[in-house]
Amino acid sequence: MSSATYEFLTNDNIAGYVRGNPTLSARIDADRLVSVDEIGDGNLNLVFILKDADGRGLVLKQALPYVRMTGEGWPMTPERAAREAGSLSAHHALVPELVVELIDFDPERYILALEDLSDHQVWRGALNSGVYADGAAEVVGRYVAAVAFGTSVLGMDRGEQAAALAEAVNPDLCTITEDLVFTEPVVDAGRNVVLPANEVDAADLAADPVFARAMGDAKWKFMTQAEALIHGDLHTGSVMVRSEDGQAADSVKVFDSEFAFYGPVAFDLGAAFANYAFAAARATALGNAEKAAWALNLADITWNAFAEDFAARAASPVDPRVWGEEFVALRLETWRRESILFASAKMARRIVGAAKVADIETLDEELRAPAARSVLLAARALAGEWVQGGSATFADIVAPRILRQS
Ligand code: SR1
Ligand code: MG
Repeated sequence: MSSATYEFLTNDNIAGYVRGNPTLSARIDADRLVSVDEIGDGNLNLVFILKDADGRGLVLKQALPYVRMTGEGWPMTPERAAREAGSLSAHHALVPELVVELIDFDPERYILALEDLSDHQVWRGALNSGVYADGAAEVVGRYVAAVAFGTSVLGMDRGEQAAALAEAVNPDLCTITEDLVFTEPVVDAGRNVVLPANEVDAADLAADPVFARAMGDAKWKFMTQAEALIHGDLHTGSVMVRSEDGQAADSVKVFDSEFAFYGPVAFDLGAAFANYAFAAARATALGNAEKAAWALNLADITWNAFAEDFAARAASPVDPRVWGEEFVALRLETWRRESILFASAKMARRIVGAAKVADIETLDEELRAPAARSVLLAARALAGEWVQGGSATFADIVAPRILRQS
């Protein structure tokens, strides 16, 4: 059971909360609210959206002291809200147009006040409903590049970077990732769930020594490579998109960075790639080969935008003495390979682990089992690529497994 001593937001007390905070009262009229909706659909938090009679909106997100997905039996520090507030501020300062605006943070009740993005959709939901949001994958690459440079020793004063790194330690949330993403696809801790038809696939994954070896490498890197203040959970559910025409994104905003900490840059890239693979697996299962190919191509788009943006920024590091062109080229090749490793982990965990993705879960069972199998086979092939040290791209490896399902 949790030992929470702070008051949770409810539909009944939320207007009073806004009234008591001048920063929030300046953004929305608590005496003329026309709607208060709890819209949290993630695994951890309460999320309310408020609208007033003038059409102004505000989002209040409160960290619960336990995992919402499972209930109070899985306690979880609400301090994660402070990590989210810190990372959103740092990232917004670097690329304000690409990151949701943090309006206020209440460290006593773990409440973030965020700009209202109700004219946007969560990218995963958009993809699942047929809105492609072209351009979002490029934004993801540019966002990761801005963070990789701007929060690392390449873009920050050495002393300030050390202070930022110390401030950002997030061990409880990192432990979730270490367990769910790297360990439990190999060694079930009692939380894994698959369809009966996928039990053999999950067993094959767990028994694959190459995959286990790769997960050891991935977990080590995640726990030791404090490169930049990464997002830490950059899936398509952490990106909001707005598309007037249903095809191209005219606004893209990254949000939900409570897993942020100083970690490996390629972890964010791998997370994005894995989620493109889920979109591709869904499209294949539904017989939409064109969309499946489009979704897999997003990995190249994100990668190319990332590499180009990072190289441009890294041409002028804070300390240029030893970090020149050759260093940047080698760093990019290392991250490219690591993104394949992390994508492997992220793909496997969403199929066998506790926290799943709607792309696969909302498929009918007879389509879901082959789709899930194809993702696991692709994850194992990516792990093999990592261990062998090959030069294939993410799409090269994933396409033959995900674009054909059986
Ligand atoms: C217990 S939290 C489960 C998952 O939800 C988040 O989206 C993270 O990916 C985490 O691993
Ligand atoms: Mg989240």
